Amino acid sequence: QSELRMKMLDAFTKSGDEFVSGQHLADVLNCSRTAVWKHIEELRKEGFILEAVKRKGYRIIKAPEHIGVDEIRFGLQTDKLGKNIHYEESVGSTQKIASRLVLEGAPEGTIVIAEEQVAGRGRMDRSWHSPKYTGIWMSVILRPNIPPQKAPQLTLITAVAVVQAMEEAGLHPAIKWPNDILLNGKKATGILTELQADADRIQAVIIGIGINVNQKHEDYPEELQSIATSMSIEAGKPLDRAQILQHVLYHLEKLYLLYLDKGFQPIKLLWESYAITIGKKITARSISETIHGKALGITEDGVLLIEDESGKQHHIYSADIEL
Ligand code: BT5
Repeated sequence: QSELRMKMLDAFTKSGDEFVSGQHLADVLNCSRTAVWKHIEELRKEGFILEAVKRKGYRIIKAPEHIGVDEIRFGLQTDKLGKNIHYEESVGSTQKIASRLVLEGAPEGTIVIAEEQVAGRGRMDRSWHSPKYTGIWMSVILRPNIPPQKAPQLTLITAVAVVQAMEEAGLHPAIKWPNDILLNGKKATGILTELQADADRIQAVIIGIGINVNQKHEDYPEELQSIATSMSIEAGKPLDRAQILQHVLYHLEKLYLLYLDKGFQPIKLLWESYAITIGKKITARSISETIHGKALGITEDGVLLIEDESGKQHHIYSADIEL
């Protein structure tokens, strides 16, 4: 397998900017044209960007850009976030590694980043699809001195940071409470905030951020194809993951410092300016209940307020929202 891969990459290297015909590849690899196509698809899945032209063949436009420690560090405009990087090629979940690092005393701002998660997690034990070399799969360790009930605010702060980074890439994201960022009505980012806390004080917050960057439509499993999108699908071109990651960390640090200094109020205003749920009729489903009504806004703690038909107000701490 890996020998075939090497031969194929050598053939592409030799051809430079020229196309390599499917037949030539079949000869070099000593396999059928169908098998060639399969190998090409594998390269694509690993982050190679290939062009295929009828009767000409294939050429590699771009090799996968890995986001290793160097790529993240070079150009990073933060004081603290991302200065301590734990990088892995493939993991179960970056959240799991981060919680181990927290116990080992990792400093605030430590990030865990992986090229692939084979057991990426969403809320309530749902899974997060995290294929290799396509997205940003990251956990950020923060140690704010705040009571545990304020932790949901950090999800909202992170959402604003991701939105700002997406805007820098020329996109127009929207936030769906509490943890989704949508592009064109489809989910492009999910955030998972987990706590290690005593009764009245947070030890650490682990903010998991999953950003779909370079996936193509067909990279998603069928059940996600109608609900998920990526930044590159919406931008119409491949994007630089390391740069986006740096922008997210830059904005997150700024917002976090603002939050520690001035409280949640200034961020609440920013958050509301990007939220699509506010003022709309929505349905909020949680494990215990389903509530229909109008979303009034969020409270100072980041809790969603819904007013039902009878005029009664409900505080929603965690739920899935349907518009
Ligand atoms: C989330 O959960 O949206 C939180 C996702 C957090 C992922 C990050 S990646 C780094 C860190 N390490 C982890 O293991 N996790 C964090 P939730 O709101 O429960 O949404 C989960 C649902 O989103 C799934 O049930 C699917 O329907 C959908 N989904 C799964 N993968 C997706 C993807 N790549 N893009 C869009 N939607 C997806």
